[in-house]
Amino acid sequence: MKTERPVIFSGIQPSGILQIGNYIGALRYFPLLQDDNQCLYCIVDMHAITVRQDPAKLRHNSRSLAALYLACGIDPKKSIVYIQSHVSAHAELAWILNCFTYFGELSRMTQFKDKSAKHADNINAGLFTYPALMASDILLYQAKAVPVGDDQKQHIELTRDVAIRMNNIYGDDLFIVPEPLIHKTGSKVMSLQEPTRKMSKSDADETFVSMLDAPEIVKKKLKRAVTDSLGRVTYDAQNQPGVSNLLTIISSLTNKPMDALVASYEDKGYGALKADAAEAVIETLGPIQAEHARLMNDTAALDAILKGGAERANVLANRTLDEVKRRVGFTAR
Ligand code: AQP
Repeated sequence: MKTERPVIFSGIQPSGILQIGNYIGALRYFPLLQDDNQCLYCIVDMHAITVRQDPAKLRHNSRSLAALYLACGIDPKKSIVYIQSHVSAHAELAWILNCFTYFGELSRMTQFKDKSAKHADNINAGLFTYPALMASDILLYQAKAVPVGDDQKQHIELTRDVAIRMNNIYGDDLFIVPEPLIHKTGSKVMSLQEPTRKMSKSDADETFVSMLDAPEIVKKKLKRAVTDSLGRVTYDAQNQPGVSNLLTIISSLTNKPMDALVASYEDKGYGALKADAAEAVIETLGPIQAEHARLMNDTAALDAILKGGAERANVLANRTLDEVKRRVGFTAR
């Protein structure tokens, strides 16, 4: 598959309402890439069912995530916005890639280990082979780069290894080997209650700020964010993880360089830091929430955008899938 512009792919799971880490680490970059690249932004509902989802909530969250994509500035005329399960090539290529991905590689994935521990009653095969489906998402479109947060780096590395492995067997031009696009600041926003752990949208509500939280809730959650007893505002992720996390949130959302930001707290305490973090979050989310509400009021228009996106994605995905099937030796229909 050749496209004139470089291809960018990224996806987010509708496994809940997005938390500010999803925004700071990934989503905020999506619209910035769409003028110079062919971007595909996917709602990865097939990944979401690797942990149990309530069907009605999953349907709602998928639409709501599509609305958030658009509210954050993704333009469906420029980018392809679609739902993963609407393009069956994702599942088909994932099966083929599964046959080129080793058990040992999948066993080493941190996300698998974390999620197996969190969902000990449901360690299903899909959770284990999640990275092969993610590799399929990316390789289907011959993506050059994948904007993600730090936690997805390991999965992209595996995607690269599988792409290189298959290229060595079937020809160098089978897959473009993708690069992760990870920014330095904000690529790992931490939990508000346990700041040595990553913030996650499927964790307990008080541990994260949701992108749809009302201003009062944002203030309350940030006021209760765990800090420490040292009483000084410095950026030291090792010894002051809670304080450093709040600084990261502010610096990412206001674009203030970290040094200048830290210096501005010389005579101030944690109360001011938490209030400023809340203000930065509320200022950022205000316009996004208003646009999200408007879009959710017209689900017919939203569904039409997703249908158009799936049609365009299907065309691109099937080009790669057909070529892969041919090269591995499947007979033509
Ligand atoms: N805490 C985070 N800081 C920075 N970036 C983050 N991302 C996730 N958490 C943080 C990035 O957001 C994108 C979408 O993530 P995802 O929904 O596909 O899966 P995830 O990484 O597993 O995110 P969550 O919020 O932790 O979801 P659940 O709880 O469902 O597992 C990715 O680019 C991710 O790196």
